Amino acid sequence: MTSHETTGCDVAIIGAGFAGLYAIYKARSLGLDPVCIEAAPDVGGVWYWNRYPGARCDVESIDYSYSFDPELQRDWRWSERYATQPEILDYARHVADRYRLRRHIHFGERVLSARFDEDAARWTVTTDAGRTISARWLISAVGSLSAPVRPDIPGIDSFAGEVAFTATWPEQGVDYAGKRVAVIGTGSSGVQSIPIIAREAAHVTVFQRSANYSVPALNRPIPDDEWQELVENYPARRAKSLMSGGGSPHEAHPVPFAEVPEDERQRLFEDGWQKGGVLFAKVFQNQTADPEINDAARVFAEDKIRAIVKDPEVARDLMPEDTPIGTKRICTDSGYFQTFNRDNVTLVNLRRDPITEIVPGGIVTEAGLHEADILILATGFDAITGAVVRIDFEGPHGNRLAEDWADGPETYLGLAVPGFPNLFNISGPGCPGVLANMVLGGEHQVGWVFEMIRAAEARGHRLIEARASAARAWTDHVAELADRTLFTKGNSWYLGANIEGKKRVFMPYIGGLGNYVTYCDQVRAAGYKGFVMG
Ligand code: N01
Repeated sequence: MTSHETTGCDVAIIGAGFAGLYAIYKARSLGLDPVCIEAAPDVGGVWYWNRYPGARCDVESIDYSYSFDPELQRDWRWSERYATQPEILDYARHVADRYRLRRHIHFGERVLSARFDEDAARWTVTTDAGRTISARWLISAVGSLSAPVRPDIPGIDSFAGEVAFTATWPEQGVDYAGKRVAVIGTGSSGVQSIPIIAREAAHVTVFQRSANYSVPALNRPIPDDEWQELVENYPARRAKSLMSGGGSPHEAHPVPFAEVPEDERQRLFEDGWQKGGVLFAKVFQNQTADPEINDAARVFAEDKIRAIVKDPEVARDLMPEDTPIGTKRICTDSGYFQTFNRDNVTLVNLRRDPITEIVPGGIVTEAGLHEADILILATGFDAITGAVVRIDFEGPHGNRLAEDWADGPETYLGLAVPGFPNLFNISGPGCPGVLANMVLGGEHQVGWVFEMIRAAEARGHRLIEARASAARAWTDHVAELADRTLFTKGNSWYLGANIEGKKRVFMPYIGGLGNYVTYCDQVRAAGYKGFVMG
């Protein structure tokens, strides 16, 4: 499309993932007119793009879903404990259709820039299709893991076979059956896809720069009687989740680690392991803050790897060397470590044997050529800020968000940035976001922002801006909380450590969703303290 039409609306929303869809719904229910721009041809955000084999959510399906409509909660029946990508995408489509949200969305267009005009108190949003949208309020719901990183490896463009990113997996799939497949990257995407690919490929060579902790998902179908019980308990489950640390109803053991005898500790770690996935990071309180507890969890996890992987050297290579357990997101797998017992799977430890180049026939490491027909890149994202700053947000004085955030993102409540009035960023830096259930957390933020907009409009205001002092204090608080944990010790994407040149700053608010919700409640009760309205 090469349209130069300008659309006027009350609220422009960037992104039709879970947060963006709810923002459309919420805006409309308050009588505001929303226009949403979505780069993909359909709704779903990350769940549209990340359609690689084995893609599943690592939060239980019962929790990773909207809470705003009890009827939707009752009507949608999740089939498995951890939903697959196709089922989550179906759910997003169902929501879009059920509430007739699509008519507010322009699909297949990417927002390039947004400029604030102080006199008009409006944003002008421009897309790559030449469309401009004039809006009073602007919601950025671009996602935390939506700017994929293509590794800068010499010769990568010379590879003769198909190259597929897990993060933009082709809709028609990749035909790897009977082929030699090279996979670079062993984060959640690699860990989920490698076991599936290995079942059909002739050979899979896994290029691992950093090993990752992974806990089996123990996924299973949800039987009808269990489902019935879950649905009946939904209201209580949601209420508990909203006030929890991670946005789901699970809690760490109530007794401090130091007071639990050794054999009981092992039993509790085993219980945590059997719960599956990321929950293993929270068996004990302070597990990701206290080195002694963290170390006990690490030893337990390493014993599991040793017990599964037959070749002791491969088992050792699969154990992370420099990451306190849980300070990078623990992967949730289905048979990952077992895959390395297969004859058709080889692990290359890039710390011992780095890649020197990619050639048409495969990947060359210092030890030699690893032939491949297909190259799969599971190499991650410029997380949390990457998708925000690639849009050229320009404030009223020519100030630019990408420049303001060059030394790390400064926000008030993660939602607002001084110098950028009427712009609200959902699930970005400075909020629980990626550390909690993204659907519930996003819903809370969107709801809170729209209440604030309504309050401002009721008072006849057309401007809302975060005070610089409030943003400084909040950002300091976010950093201070992170410094009390081991999260700042590893090299995770939470810190931007995977992106060369990115300022190392722990970006999410680690105080927990419940504390965040309470804080937001207090700000609202104090008349939106820290914001200026005008
Ligand atoms: O990305 P990652 P991901 N040469 O950044 C490696 C969520 N998610 O897409 O660690 C060689 O974790 C890189 O190595 P290193 C979830 O929150 C959730 O897997 O930088 N290797 C790393 O091994 C997750 O945490 C689900 O040393 C290179 C890998 O690529 C987040 O998304 C599923 C390299 C990237 O791992 C991101 O996961 C999927 C290079 N040049 C994702 N560049 C679920 O819900 C990068 N790497 C289960």
